[in-house]
Order: sequence, then structure tokens, then C-alpha cells
Amino acid sequence: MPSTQIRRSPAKRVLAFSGLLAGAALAFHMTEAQAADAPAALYRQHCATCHGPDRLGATGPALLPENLARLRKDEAVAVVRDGRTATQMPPFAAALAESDIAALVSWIFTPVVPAPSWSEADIRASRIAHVDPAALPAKPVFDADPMNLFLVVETGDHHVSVLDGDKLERIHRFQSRHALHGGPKFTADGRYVFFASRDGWITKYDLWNFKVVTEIRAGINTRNVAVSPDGKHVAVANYLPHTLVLLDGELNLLKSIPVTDRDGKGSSRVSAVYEATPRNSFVAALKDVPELWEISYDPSAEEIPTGLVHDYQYREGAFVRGYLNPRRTPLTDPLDDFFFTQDYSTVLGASREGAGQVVNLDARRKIASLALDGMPHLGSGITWDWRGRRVMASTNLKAAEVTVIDLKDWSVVKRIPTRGPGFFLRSHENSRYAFVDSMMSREAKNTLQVIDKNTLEIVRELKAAPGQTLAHIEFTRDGRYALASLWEMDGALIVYDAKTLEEVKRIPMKKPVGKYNVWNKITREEGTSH
Ligand code: DHE
Repeated sequence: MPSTQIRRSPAKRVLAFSGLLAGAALAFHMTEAQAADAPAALYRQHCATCHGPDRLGATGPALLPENLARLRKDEAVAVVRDGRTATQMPPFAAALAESDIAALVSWIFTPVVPAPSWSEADIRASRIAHVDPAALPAKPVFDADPMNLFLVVETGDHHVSVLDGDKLERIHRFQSRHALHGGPKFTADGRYVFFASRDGWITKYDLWNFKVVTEIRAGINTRNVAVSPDGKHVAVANYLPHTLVLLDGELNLLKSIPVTDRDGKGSSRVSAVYEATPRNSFVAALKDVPELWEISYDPSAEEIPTGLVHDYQYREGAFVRGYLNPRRTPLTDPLDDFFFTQDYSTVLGASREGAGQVVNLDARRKIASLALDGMPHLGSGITWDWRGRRVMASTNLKAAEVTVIDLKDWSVVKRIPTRGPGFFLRSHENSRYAFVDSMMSREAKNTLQVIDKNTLEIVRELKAAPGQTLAHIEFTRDGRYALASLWEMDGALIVYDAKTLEEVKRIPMKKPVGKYNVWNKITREEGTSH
């Protein structure tokens, strides 16, 4: 409190006695006040754009003690100084003195006062109904095949483009919330799509009428959203507050579940939540507690003992309805992300610090370890049949390789060396190729590598200009074309013929981070993320 300091300080008394010294005393106090405010000023100058003016997160995560629980201060200093692998956090060593970095880090570990919160009342109050869905026609307002549309998330100017996947032309473009992250999620009929922004906004969009229907802010810092195929249940994974939020299809709050461990003590961020159609459930990985949660959205779900819901002590005879209540599976390490086998019985999970884990959702226990270290990006994993075996493959954000794993015995079939660590791996059932980027490598981020899914060898490289980023592929519905992102402010979608691998056309876009084909998503095509 600078004003309190001024009242108490000896220099203030000097100021009262001598008008001559007043200027100097004032100058002294200004400096003192400025010193107290220095980390905040540094934050405003260097960090606020990505982490939010109030430290509540934007494109970057929230910088609050609650969010930094798993990070030591010396590690935080290193992150600010050297940047962070696998994120967009740049190094500040050239811009900030070591003492400034230390002051900044100490400051972000101090609580924001008053503590930020996002209550059920806040969630409810944030809901905006833009249009009455019943008043909109239940058929597309355009001629293109509604099942072969692409949505392209352009974070350059926070817009979403809609492409006709047959003509490969843009048919609509609309403004989105700031910094959408994760894949948008479609209802099974392809009409509605749900987006999540990093700052907690969930948007329901009517793709047949090109209209934002409803929005709600489900959290302060959000990871992703999952939606049941009928569009009646929506789950939101939050980093801040530590909640998993359940909404109905009109984005009314059903329940905000505080995410704590079984004895209710340790609380946790939610790493990610995904929908598991054959199980009528959402499955969520927790970042700070070694548990995997499964939450049924089937109103007739069988009862479960409360011991599996929240109490550490199993209380015999105490049951709750399974509907919208988490069932816990204890793990050896918390998970940062995971991948479902095609039948959704099993989860392959990865954690930044520990080894990979294979978890059976019915047995509700870990059944094997995975020989995966570094940071596999399992949410981007794909599967295909390889020599009579079903395999899955994943990039690794810390290692220059694609790892191919046998889904029967969890062994590593092959480690395919790539130009650099990559984010996204993509294919299509009708394509013999899988495309992988190296976007975490400064030198190779302009290169897409093409893997032959039969020989497991790299067979081709597709390059943008040096310094540019080329990443994230999605195929057309029939697998004939592969669309890649030239990830620049004046960027483009580059359309490749998926057989000849020749460039077919470019569609200008503003930093198109991701693109999503309606058919591939709703049919859970084996070559794309779900
Ligand atoms: Fe993502 C999806 C986690 C940084 C672009 N990212 C996901 C998903 C997870 C995840 C769990 C799956 C959610 C879903 O689709 O429902 N991402 C993380 C991280 O932990 C990480 C490394 C750190 C962080 O900042 O959160 C991270 N991600 C990034 C980026 O820096 C990227 C490249 C740019 C950006 O816009 O933030 C980025 N992530 C994406 C994209 C998807 C995604 C484009 C959707 C992929 C898809 O095709 O489904």
C-alpha cells in the first residue's frame, strides 16, 4: 500500500517541516512506491498480454499460487529466463535482468487479493442467450454438404472460418471468443458445435444457421470441452477454479464439481475431459491428483458406493446415483493427457513426470505401464491396422520422434525419428500416409513429414519457407485431400493431394491453428483426434 508507506515514513515528517526538502522527499517516496510496484509494472509490460491483466490467464495459463502448485520457484525463474518447451512461452533473458525475473517470480507466487473465484452463481450469471434455437430453421442455410464442412480456428484475429469440404472454399467466417483451445466438439447430427476458450467461455454455435446460440463462462482458466453426441450434456475441464463443470445442452449449469482427492484434502486442476460414447460418460484426467474420473451422463446410470465418489473411508451401504457423479480410479501418477482405445474400454495416459499408464475403465485400475517418456501428446494420437495388429501412434512434445505402440500388449513397435518434437499427427482410414509436424523445433517447424503407415518410414517432406510454421493436418471426409496450416498471421490453409502429396491450392487465413472436419469428428475417424 504505497499511501500507507508515505504516511509512516520518516521522509514524510521531513516533508512536513521543510518545503525546501519537499521535492526531494517526494522524489524519494515515488521511487520507493515504484519499487514496491516494480514487479507489477514488469508484469503489465511483459506478461499481461498472454497471462491476462489480472493474472487470471488468457492464451497463457493463470499465474496464481494455486495454479503454480507443481512448480518450484527456481523452476519458474528458469521458465521466465529460458522459455518453456512445448508451449508458446518465449525466453525473457535478453529483455529482463536476473533480479527483475526473480522479483517477478516472487510476485506471481503471491496470492491475488481478493482471491479469484468463479462460483456457481458467477457461472449462471454469465450465461448469454443470443438466439432462440427453436426459432431457427432445422436445415442448413447453405448448399454445401453439411457433413463435409471444415471449421478452421484462426487465432490470428480470433475468428472461425467455415469451409465447404467439397469445393474447398470458405463459405462463412465469424468472430470467436479470445484464444480458443482444443478441438471444437460436434453433436452427432453435425448441427451444433461447442467451443472452449482458454479464459473459460463455452460457445454453442448453430452450424446450419451460422449463428452463435448461447455462451457461458464456466471457469477462469479452462482446458477443453466435451459434449455428448445428442448435445444434451456438456463437460468443461478447468484449471481455475479447480472444478469440473457440467452443463445441459442449452448451457445451463447442472453441477460444478469441486475437484478434490478422495479424502477431500488435495485439490486439482483438470488436465482434460473427453466424451466416451459407448460408455455414456465423460472421462477426465486430473493434473495434481493421481486419479482418473469417469462421470456418467446417463440418467439411469446405476448407483455407485459413495466411497468411489468422495469419501476416503468406504461406507458400506452408502450409495449415490452414478449420474453426474465421478467414479474414481486411483493411479500411480497424475495424467496430463490421454488417449482412448477404439472401444473406449481403456485409456493410455501420459504424465510430464512419470511413465505412461494403461488404465482399464471397467476394472478401474492401472493394468500396464507404457514405455513412453518425455511428453507424448496423446490427445493427438491416431490408430490403424498394421500387419494384423492395431497400433496407435503419438508425437512427443519433448522428443523428436513418433512412437508407435501395439494396442494388444502395449509394447513399442517402433520409434520413428522426426526432424523435431511435434504436436500433431494425422491420417485417414483411406490414406496410406500419416502427417507429422516438428513445430517445437526452431529449425524444422516449417517441415511436415509424411510417414508410410505400412513401412513406418518417413517417405516425404513438405516444407514452408524457413522460419514459418507448418502444422496440424485434417483430411477431407473421403480422405482425398489433406489440409495443413501455414501458421502465420498472413498464413493459409495449404491443400495437398493425399495421394500425390502435391500442393493443390492455398486458402488465406489468419494464423489457422486448427481445422476440424465434421464427418471425421462425429464418426470418430481413426486418423484424427476425437
Ligand atoms: Fe493444446 C488440443 C493440451 C499448448 C493447440 N491441447 C489440446 C488438448 C489438450 C491440449 C489436452 C486436447 C483437448 C481437446 O481437443 O478437447 N496444449 C495442451 C498443453 O498442455 C499445452 C502443451 C500447454 C498449454 O499451454 O496448455 C498446449 N496447444 C498448445 C499450444 O501452444 C497450441 C499449439 C496453440 C494454442 O492455440 O494454444 C495448442 N491444442 C492445440 C490445438 C488442439 C489442442 C489446435 C486441437 C487439436 C485437434 O486437432 O484436436
